[in-house]
Amino acid sequence: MLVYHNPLHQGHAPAHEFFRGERVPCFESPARADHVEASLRAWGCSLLAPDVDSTPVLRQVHSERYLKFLEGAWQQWLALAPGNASVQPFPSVWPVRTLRSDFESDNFIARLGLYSMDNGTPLASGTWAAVKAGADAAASAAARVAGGARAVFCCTRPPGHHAGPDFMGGYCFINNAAVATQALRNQGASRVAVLDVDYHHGNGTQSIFYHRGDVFFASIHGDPRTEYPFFLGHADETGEGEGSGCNLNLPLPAGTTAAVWFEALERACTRIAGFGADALVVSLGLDTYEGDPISRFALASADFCPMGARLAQLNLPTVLVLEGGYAAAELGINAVHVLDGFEQ
Ligand code: SP5
Ligand code: ZN
Repeated sequence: MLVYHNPLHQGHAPAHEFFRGERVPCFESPARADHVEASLRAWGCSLLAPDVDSTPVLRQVHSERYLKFLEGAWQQWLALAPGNASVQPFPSVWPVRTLRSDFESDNFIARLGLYSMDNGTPLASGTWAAVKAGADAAASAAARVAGGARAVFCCTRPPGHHAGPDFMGGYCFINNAAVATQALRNQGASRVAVLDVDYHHGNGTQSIFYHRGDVFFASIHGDPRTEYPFFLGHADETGEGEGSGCNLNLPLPAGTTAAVWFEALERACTRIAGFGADALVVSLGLDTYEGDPISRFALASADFCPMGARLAQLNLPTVLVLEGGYAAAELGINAVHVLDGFEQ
């Protein structure tokens, strides 16, 4: 399978995140992509460097002011105080409900809150370069699929599916799956389906396309009544306006095992087949794995082979984009299982 990777991912290497008030090492680490790249090479893949500039597509899926903030954020943080190079910025105030989100504060931490959904998405010195290269990899993968490739895998981190039109969150900054989807639309696909199999609901992707009838979004995920991101991903979210009926959420309880998970996959695939898409984007989170340290489904490593096979049966030109998955040592083999199952 053709694979694009992100040669700059290691520049996004924050040291810690917060969990219940404590600093803990980041679950979303450079080692994740290193393991996937090693397994892909062992499987026989050569990894392509991005060859498309995603800038025009980025402007179609994210707001201009958010992109401008993200690009300059680390420099602005450094300018705040000497020594900030070795400190991680975190937001501490958010414009919820009655508060105003229509103007930019002069205060950097306030702007960080304006453009964040949580305090779980640490910035680092190389974050912008890494996320821009990841978006370029997603756009490159889409261009290959638009040019006739059966399937292309975009191996990148940090992930993207929690990033909305104008905010970061859930370890995500730029929505790579949305970039691939919009790029496919720009290059001739009339309708695109997105299938998000990450353990967490892809709230950012859902929001970017919620009012659009040309993109069908389906997600299988831990029930947001108990799981992150809590505030989106419920079964009654079915799309609005022209997007009415083009959104499918299949929340499953923590503890869900393969048999039940694959029933949900069948429902999602049936709806996608009925939508009549010209292309498919898979948000390939592997945190459904039983060994994942922050998630609570129970898929075994071997289950990722039939997952890939079922995705291939949709018989659509397909971009697969890496999302979550935090059992870093097993991430590579689990990713290869999906791709190997896809190609059988
Ligand atoms: C792309 C993706 O998978 N993002 C996930 C974001 C999850 N953010 C919440 C993390 C909560 C960490 N909980 C630690 C539980 C340890 N037992
Ligand atoms: Zn996830």
